Amino acid sequence: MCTTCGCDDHSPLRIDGGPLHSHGQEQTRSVPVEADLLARNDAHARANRERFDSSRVRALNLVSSPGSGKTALLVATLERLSGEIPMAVIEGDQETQRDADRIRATGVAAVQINTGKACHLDAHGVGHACEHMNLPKGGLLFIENVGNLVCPAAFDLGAHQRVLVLSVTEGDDKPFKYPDMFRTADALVINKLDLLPHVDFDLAACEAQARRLNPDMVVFRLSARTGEGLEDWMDWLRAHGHQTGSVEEDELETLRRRVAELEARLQRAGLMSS
Ligand SMILES: Nc1nc2c(ncn2[C@@H]2O[C@H](COP(=O)(O)OP(=O)(O)OP(=O)(O)O)[C@@H](O)[C@H]2O)c(=O)[nH]1
Ligand SMILES: [Zn+2]
Ligand SMILES: [Zn+2]
Ligand SMILES: [Zn+2]
Repeated sequence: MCTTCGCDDHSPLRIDGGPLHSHGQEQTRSVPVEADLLARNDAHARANRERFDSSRVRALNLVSSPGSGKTALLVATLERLSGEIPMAVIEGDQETQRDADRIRATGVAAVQINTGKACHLDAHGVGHACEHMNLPKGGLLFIENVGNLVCPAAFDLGAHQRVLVLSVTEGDDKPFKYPDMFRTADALVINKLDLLPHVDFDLAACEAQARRLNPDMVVFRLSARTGEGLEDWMDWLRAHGHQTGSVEEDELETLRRRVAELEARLQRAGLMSS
């Protein structure tokens, strides 16, 4: 039993093929264990969000059904933005390291969570994955969820935004069939636009359904394969993902304030001339 988060040593979760806890880091997280599964998940999610915020990391939870192109979209994005924004990826799949390997091939760091029997990531597993990586300070952390259009909707991972990927090969009727996923997403990426001539996917009808469920949702139409439409998506990432000011500037500002406080105390004590 993990003493800080209550997880079982026999947990089926695997991070980069190994156990959840890296040696000596068991005390880094402290989350009250609550009875209810979702309440407990929410507590872990809050802890994750605090961790992200303290590193000025913007975290994005990518959800979709299996094979919509989440990893392909990430690879295309990382290849184009990695010189510009610090980025890292947490990959979630039931089994295999394949997606993490595809990410690492771009030169960006990735940690793979294998969920075993579970059909979604939860905030607890994401918190442990963070212990196995350096967070991309001042940048973007992408969390690719297990492919599933149902269960991931219920589990807050502590991410700031949720991105739903839907490919044109899946049918334009998905929003009304899987409303929770569409209601809880901040952005919809309609992927595989290059295949549109070969399928009977009505883009306008799909978007109209999605907006009925979620009027605030921002929609991108793109092809991770050809790169068409990627610019708008990357502009959104730049605007919503990159924090203004750097971690170093924040730390310097804190130090300056501390020095000013100490000088004021010395002056009050008559130990320093003004
Ligand atoms: N034609 C075309 N194929 C694509 C595009 N994006 C992804 N694919 C293909 O779709 C298949 C699935 O892509 P992945 O990136 O593995 O999808 P995923 O959502 O990460 O899949 P899971 O992690 O298994 O849920 C692969 O064969 C990709 O090459 C695209 O824009 N156009
Ligand atoms: Zn744990
Ligand atoms: Zn994937
Ligand atoms: Zn499920």
